[in-house]
Amino acid sequence: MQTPPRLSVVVPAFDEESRLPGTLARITAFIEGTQRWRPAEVIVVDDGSRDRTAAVGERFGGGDGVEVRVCRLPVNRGKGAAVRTGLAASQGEWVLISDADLAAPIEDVDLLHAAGVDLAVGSRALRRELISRRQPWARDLMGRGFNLMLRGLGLTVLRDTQCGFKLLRGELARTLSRSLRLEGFAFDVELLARTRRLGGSIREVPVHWEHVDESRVQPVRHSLQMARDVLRLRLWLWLGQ
Ligand SMILES: Nc1nc2c(ncn2[C@@H]2O[C@H](COP(=O)(O)OP(=O)(O)O)[C@@H](O)[C@H]2O)c(=O)[nH]1
Ligand SMILES: [Mg+2]
Repeated sequence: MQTPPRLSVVVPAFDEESRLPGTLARITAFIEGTQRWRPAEVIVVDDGSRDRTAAVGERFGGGDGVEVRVCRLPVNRGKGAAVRTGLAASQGEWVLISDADLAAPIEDVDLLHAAGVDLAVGSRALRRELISRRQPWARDLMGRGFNLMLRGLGLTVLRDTQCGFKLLRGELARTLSRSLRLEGFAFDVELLARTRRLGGSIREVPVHWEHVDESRVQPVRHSLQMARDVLRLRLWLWLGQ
C-alpha cells in the first residue's frame, strides 16, 4: 500500500491557462524544498474552462515527491462546486484550498498548520500590515457588505470568511465534500458552518496577501448570487439540513 500524501493542495481553476504554470511551479518548488509536506498531491479542478487549463495542468506532471492531477468538470459550475470536487478526490492527511493566483503565498500553509485546528482559515482582516497590495475599492466594499450580511444572519463570527486559502484535516475535507451544496463563491460560508456543526475546531489565521488583478469575480452578478446563496444556507441550517 502506498503511503497517503501528507498534503493535498486543491486549486479551483476557471480559465487559468496563463496563471497555472507559474502557480504549479511555485507550489512544487515549495514542496520539493521541504521535508514536512512530502509526499504531496496537487489537484487542479478545471471547472469547465473555455481555455486550455486542463491540458496545461496535465502537461505539468509534477516534481520530486509531488504529483499533479487534474479533475475536470464538463461545464462551469462555480468555485464551490470545483472545491467540493477537489475535496472529494483528495487523499492527504491535510488539505489546503488555494486560489490559482496564489494571492496568499504557498509558504503560509505553515502558519495555518501551526494553528493546530481542524480548519484554519486564512484571513486578510486581522493584520492589515501583511497585505502588500489591496483589492480595488469595489471589491473591498463588496467584501464588507457580504460580511455584514453574514453577521446579521448569525452565520459567522470571523472577520474574513472569503480568503481563498484554508487548511483542513483530510478526514474533515472528505466528510464536508459529501454535505456541501453551495456551488458559487459563497461556499466558504457553508464550509465554516458545517465544520462548526460537526464539532470541528476553527481558527482565523492572518496570512500574507498580495492582490492579483485579473479577477474572475463579476461584482454585481456575483454579489447577487452570493446574497441569494447565504439566504438559502440560512434556511437549510434552520431546517436542520
Ligand atoms: N471553479 C471555479 N473557479 C473559479 C470560478 N471563478 C473563479 N474561480 C477560481 O477561484 C479562484 C479565485 O478567483 P480570482 O479570479 O482570483 O478571484 P479574486 O482574486 O477573489 O478576485 C481562482 O482559483 C479561480 O480560478 C468559477 O466560476 N469556477
Ligand atoms: Mg485572486
